[in-house]
Amino acid sequence: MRQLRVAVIDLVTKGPTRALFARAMNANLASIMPQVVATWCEAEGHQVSFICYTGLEDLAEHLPGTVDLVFIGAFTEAALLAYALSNRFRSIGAVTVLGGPHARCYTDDAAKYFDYVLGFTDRGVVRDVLRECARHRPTGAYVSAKRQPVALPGVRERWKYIEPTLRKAPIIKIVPMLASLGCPYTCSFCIDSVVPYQPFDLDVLKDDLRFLVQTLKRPHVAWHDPNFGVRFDEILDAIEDAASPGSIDFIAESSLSLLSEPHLQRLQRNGFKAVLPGVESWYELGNKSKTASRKGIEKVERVSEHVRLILKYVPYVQTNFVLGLDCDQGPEPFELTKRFVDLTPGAFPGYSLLSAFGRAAPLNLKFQREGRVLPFPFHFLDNNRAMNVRPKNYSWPEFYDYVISLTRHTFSWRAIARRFTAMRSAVPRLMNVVRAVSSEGFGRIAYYREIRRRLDTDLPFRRYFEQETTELPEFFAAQIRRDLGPFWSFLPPEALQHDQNAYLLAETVRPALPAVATHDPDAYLKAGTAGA
Ligand code: B12
Ligand code: SF4
Repeated sequence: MRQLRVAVIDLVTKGPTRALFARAMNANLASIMPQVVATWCEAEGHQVSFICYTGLEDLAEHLPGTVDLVFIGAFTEAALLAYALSNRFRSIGAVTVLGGPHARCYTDDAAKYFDYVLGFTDRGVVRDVLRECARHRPTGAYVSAKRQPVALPGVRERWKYIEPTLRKAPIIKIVPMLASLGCPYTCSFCIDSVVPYQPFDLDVLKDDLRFLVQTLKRPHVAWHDPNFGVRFDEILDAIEDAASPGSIDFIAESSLSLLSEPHLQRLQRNGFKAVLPGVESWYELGNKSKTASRKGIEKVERVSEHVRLILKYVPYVQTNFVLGLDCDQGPEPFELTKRFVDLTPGAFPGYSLLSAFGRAAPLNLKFQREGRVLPFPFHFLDNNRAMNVRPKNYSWPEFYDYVISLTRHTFSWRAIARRFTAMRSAVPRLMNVVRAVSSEGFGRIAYYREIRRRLDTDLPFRRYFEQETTELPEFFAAQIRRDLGPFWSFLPPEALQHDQNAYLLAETVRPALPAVATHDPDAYLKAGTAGA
């Protein structure tokens, strides 16, 4: 195989930013897979340049001049930037590949702009793409392993790419790791509800932790597992075996049902400094939060009690909620969340507006069938800039009124002060204040108010929300132009629109996309290409 000049680009964000939180944290949100893909490409003998775009650097300046093959990793919010980059690279003769959440959720759409769109990605898939490295136009080839990879290069092997990324993080530097993929739970809104749980080799994990202790003064590790600690004792045994208690600080996303008091005691001993459990709803998903059939205020009190218990052992807790679920009706769900905020001042509440990311979750088929999915450009699909599912039980103005009221309550000076004093450690305290006064708190209040104002005063804007027109309001188009900056000119104009019901169409009118594992380039071409 000839040696290729390969570029791997991790799009942490979709455009330039100066937000305080972004400056402090974006480099810590880097993904693992772009580092993995870069490691594999190099191991296959290719020359690799790696770019992690955090919104703080001049992206145009960092792009390589001549390149044969470009891998881009993107969330849906960065899809338009990814499409523009792909177009730019194709115009100078490169072949382009998209991987990551957007590729998995909007495969058909991405295939219009990339030569390859990857689903589950293992080393064989990457090797095949490197071997073939061909143009697939107008429709890209979809390549996916049959299942999630059974092994990934660990931190030691990825260090070459982790280290320069961490240099961009000014204060706290967080190393991303994975102990498992998939999840045994089946929350219908989640991409992993249909992906079997699978732990990784604990020896690699132990080696990585030892490597980190030797390499960094006091390492911080964020577990990117969808649900950390499913096999709790096994993973904690491994951590204890590799690193002395407290030598590493850990962050993990874990469901409340896994955070029992004995587990919390062990997490505390082992330096777990932040956990992010999902509460999601006061009416549904009781199995996740171990609240069984408790609903409403009963669930609020039970979860609050549990979170206060967690805070005795873990200094930073973010509780995640989804706003606008079909089970929500009237003011009650929002008032219950306010009540939770008051009862649990030490927790930072993370709010997501209900979003249907293409084929991410089984529940999205229902929304599409009911004609409730709006075609907001991908740029706004980040759980808060736009809600692309029309709420079942609220009008848009009513819904935004409730969201604004809840957000204002959560980020009032009183709540900020209570959160500050309820916490014991300096860094979590500071982090909460930064999050509140930056884009996430004050920034969102201002943004939601603007949406709310326009719902009353800007008729084309309102008609778009009411699904009476698909003509994109200038309010949104202007933001895309601003964020893409010099790359706007490379964005194919039709990329501003997508078929928001493509998943339903694929499931009903024509056979589902071939999720074929194939490490034989000819085979996947025969098996079909996305969108064909
Ligand atoms: C860990 C996690 C995070 C972490 C780490 C994020 C990161 N940079 O990786 C944190 C907490 C920071 C985070 C933040 C956000 N997240 Co998040 N997150 C997850 C979670 C739980 C696991 C993802 C993961 O790393 N899995 C492990 C990897 C190895 O597996 P995988 O994702 O399935 O990837 C496979 C393939 O897609 C492919 N692949 C993946 N990346 C790449 C890259 C390349 C170049 C290639 C070739 C292949 C490839 O290979 C993998 C192996 O098969 C998922 C939900 C879930 N259960 O999966 C949501 C999820 C990915 N997040 C989501 C969202 C929306 C967000 C936020 C926008 C939320 C917000 N408003 O803040 C931000 C965006 C932050 C950012 N830009 O980095 C959505 C994405 C939907 C979408 N289509 O965009 C998901 C799917 C949850 C959901 N709502 O359904 N997230
Ligand atoms: S527990 Fe979390 S990762 Fe597992 S299916 Fe539910 S939302 Fe997804």
